[in-house]
Amino acid sequence: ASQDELKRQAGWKAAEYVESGMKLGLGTGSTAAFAVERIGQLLKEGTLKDIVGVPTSIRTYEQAQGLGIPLATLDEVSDLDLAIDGADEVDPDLNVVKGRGGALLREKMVELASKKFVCIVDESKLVEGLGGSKDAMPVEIVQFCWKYNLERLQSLPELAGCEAKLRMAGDKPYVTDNSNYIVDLYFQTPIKDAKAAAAAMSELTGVVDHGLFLDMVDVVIIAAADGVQVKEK
Ligand code: DER
Repeated sequence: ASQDELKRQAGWKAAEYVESGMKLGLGTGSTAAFAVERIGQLLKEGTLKDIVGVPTSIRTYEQAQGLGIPLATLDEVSDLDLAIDGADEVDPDLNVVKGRGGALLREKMVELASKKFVCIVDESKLVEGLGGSKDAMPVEIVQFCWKYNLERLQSLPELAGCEAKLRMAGDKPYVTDNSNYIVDLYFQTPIKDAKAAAAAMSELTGVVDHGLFLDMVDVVIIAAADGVQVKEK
């Protein structure tokens, strides 16, 4: 199966967790898009009723609206039953890195407001330790004095050895839905103590949030070449 097909399988499996009447967090990214699409189909065919979705990005808002999924914000509904979203890295304890899609802040707000968080990935996202994929661990920062905060992030002892880069979109800095910038952190080896790293990043004023989602995920659905596996906390 292609990677896209695996993402579809994970997304469709997650849609099985959705029941009529639920208030749902709708994730962002290519895997989450399959789940959103499937929920739209199930609503349309009448299998699901009375769903309210809270999108985690403008992109997902537009997709869900196009599918006719009734939408709200956390200002209107704050007690969500279930959130479904992809991830960039998943460790053996179901801690995850998120935010390569740029939506980490809204994702974290929505997923923390949800009773249950189902994460959907293909097997390429599995790591032994967070930071271990050698790819970005994103941090959302305010635009003001971004270089100052980039340097402060890079020199945190809890993030020892990381390389920090401002995310670009062409020749301009990438700007999030919340009008902030993103610094991507790259590690040579997995982060030793993710909890300590998360706390240290959060302590820096001007750091809005970071891509470590620790103790948040309840279920991970992993689509692999030999089938779909469900891991529960
Ligand atoms: O958290 C994120 O931003 C990630 O990009 C996540 O949603 C995974 O995206 P993907 O399904 O497109 O890999």
